[in-house]
Amino acid sequence: MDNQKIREAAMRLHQAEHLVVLTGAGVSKESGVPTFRDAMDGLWAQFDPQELATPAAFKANPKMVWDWYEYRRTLVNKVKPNKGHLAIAALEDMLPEVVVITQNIDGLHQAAGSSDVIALHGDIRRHKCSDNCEGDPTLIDISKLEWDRESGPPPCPHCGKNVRPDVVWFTERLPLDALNRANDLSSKADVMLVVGTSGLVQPAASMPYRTKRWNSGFIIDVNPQEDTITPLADLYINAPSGEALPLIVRAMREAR
Ligand code: BV8
Repeated sequence: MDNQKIREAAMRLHQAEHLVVLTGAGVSKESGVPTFRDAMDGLWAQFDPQELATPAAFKANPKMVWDWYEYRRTLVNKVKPNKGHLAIAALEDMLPEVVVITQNIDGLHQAAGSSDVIALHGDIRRHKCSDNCEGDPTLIDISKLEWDRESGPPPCPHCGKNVRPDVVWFTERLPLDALNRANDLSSKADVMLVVGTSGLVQPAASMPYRTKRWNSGFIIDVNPQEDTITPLADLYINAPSGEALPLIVRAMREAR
């Protein structure tokens, strides 16, 4: 681990007045959640997630898409936040303003104690009527439903249409209030900590550009591999977040 870079990241974060932490699937990898582009093990290795996470796939084969999400939800319900999530949560007690903007749908930042999380792509643990028959979103608690699980998704108890995960699929709009707040905060951030994202999915991947263009904010990128944000970053730490982030927080504490 490059200690000089850890110390510089700690110094930059220490001075942050408006910190935005933008995270992707990589921050949950060390909790045991496969990233989007990892080969999904077992049954799903032969599918392209970008093909499965779409309204068209759900319409064409609701059971296949539903089963994929149930497989992922069962896995997410078993895992815990890792040291990277916990380090991000710890920043809140050290800095005046910390907002986490995540692309992840696993709820691990909230479980780690982060209190202001914008989940741009929804939450795999929540479900809704695919028709939003009682308003957007028509949330459904599937734990209260009885149905033949072999048949795929349960019918909405209000209108009978398929229930679906409350996540944002490709070609679907992001929730407007979440997106607007995320864009606004990214434009005002003086420091953005980008963790564990390939930076391939829009409009989330445009957030660092907002920080740079609107506020000349300082961008720190934490990823064991270079990603599309790395060239824009002022400081690139090529390490797993579960290793780098606790070291940065420790260096911040020592500097106080
Ligand atoms: C929309 C929920 C428009 C579901 C997901 C320009 C503008 C607007 C849209 C587009 C555009 N260009 C293209 C589009 C369309 C599309 C898009 O971006 N396509 C891409 C692929 C080209 N975007 C959309 O469709 C979005 N909708 O914009 O609507 C619109 C406008 C008007 C009217 C109608 C529509 C919706 C996008 C949301 C899709 N839903 N998730 C689910 O999860 O099942 S996206 C999903 O994939 C994830 O949520 C995440 O966002 C993305 C995966 O990216 P990452 O999180 O970065 O994960 P990845 O695996 O790629 O990378 C992991 C990284 O971690 C790697 O770099 C790795 O090195 C690193 N890593 C590994 N280990 C570690 C680590 N890092 C740290 N520590 C470690 N230990």
